Amino acid sequence: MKCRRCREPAVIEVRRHNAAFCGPCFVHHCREQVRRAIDHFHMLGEGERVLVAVSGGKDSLMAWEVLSDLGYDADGLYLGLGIGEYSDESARYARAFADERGLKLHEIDLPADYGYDIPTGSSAARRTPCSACGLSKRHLFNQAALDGGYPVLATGHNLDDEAAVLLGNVLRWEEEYLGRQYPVLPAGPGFARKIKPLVRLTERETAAYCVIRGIDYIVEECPMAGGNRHLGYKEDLNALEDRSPGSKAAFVLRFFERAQPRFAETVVEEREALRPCVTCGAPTPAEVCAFCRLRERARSGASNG
Ligand code: Q46
Ligand code: ZN
Repeated sequence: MKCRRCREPAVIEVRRHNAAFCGPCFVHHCREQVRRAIDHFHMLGEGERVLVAVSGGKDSLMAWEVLSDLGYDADGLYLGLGIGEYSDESARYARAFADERGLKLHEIDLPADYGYDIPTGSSAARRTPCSACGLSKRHLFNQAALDGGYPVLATGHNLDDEAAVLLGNVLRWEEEYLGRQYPVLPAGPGFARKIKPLVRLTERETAAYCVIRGIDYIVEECPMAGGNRHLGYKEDLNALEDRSPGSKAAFVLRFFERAQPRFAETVVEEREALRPCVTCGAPTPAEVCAFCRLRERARSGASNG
C-alpha cells in the first residue's frame, strides 16, 4: 500500500476516500479536512480568537492542535467534572499538552467552583450522569467563552459523534434536536458561536492523528458512560460503514446539506423566546435556568446526603 500523495509506504488506509497515507501526508490530510469544514461552514474568520473545550481525550486535543497550526488564536478550557480518578487523570493530560506547547489553558473545577460533582449532582437532580454533565458543560463552556471575550467556542465532536447523535434524533424524529444539529451555531444575545471543526474526521482518524503526532491523551472511557445509547449507535454505524464505506459521512454531511435547514427554524423561534435567568443571567425559557436549578438541587442534595 502506497501513500496517495507521495508514493512512500502508507501507514493508514482511509477507505471512504479510497486512499492510503504515510504519516506526514495523513497529518496533512487531517488538517485539510479541518480547513474544509471551517471554510464550508464559515466557522471562523481569519486569525479569530477561539476557546477550545478540552477533555484530555484525543478529539479535543487534536482540535486544539490543528486550530493552532492553522493560525487561529486558540486557548483551551478544561472543566473538572469531579469524576474521581478519571477526572484527575484527564486534567493531567490536558495540562501536559498545554505546557509542552506553551498554550494557555483555562480551568474550571465543578466541585471547587460550583459546589457539586457529576455523580452526586446527577443523583440529587434525578438526571442521568450524562444529562447532568452535558447541561453543565453547555452552560459553563458558553459562559467561559463570553466572560473571556472569545467570540467562538470549539468542541472536539467528530464524524462518529455526529452520526450517532443524528441516528438517535432520526430514530425518534426529534425535530428540535435535528434543528440544532449543525457544525456551527451562530452567536446571539448570551450565546457565543459554537463550532465543531472535526466534523469531517472519524474517531479512527483522530486516534491515528494523535499517535502520529505524539499527542498523549486519556484512553479510558469515562466510567459514567455505561448505558449511554450513543455508544451502541456507534457500533451499529461502524457495522454499516464496514459493509459500505462512506455511508457514515454521507449520512451526516448530506443531512447538513439537505435536511437540517428544514428543521432550523425552530431554533430561531426558541432563541427569540428566551430571557435572562434571574440567578445567573444566562438565556433561558424559564425564570431560573436549567443549570442554576441543577446546581441548587445538587448542592442541597450534597449537604443532605
Ligand atoms: S464525561 Fe460526562 Fe461524557 Fe462522562 S458523564 Fe457522560 S457526558 S460520559 S462525553
Ligand atoms: Zn442560571
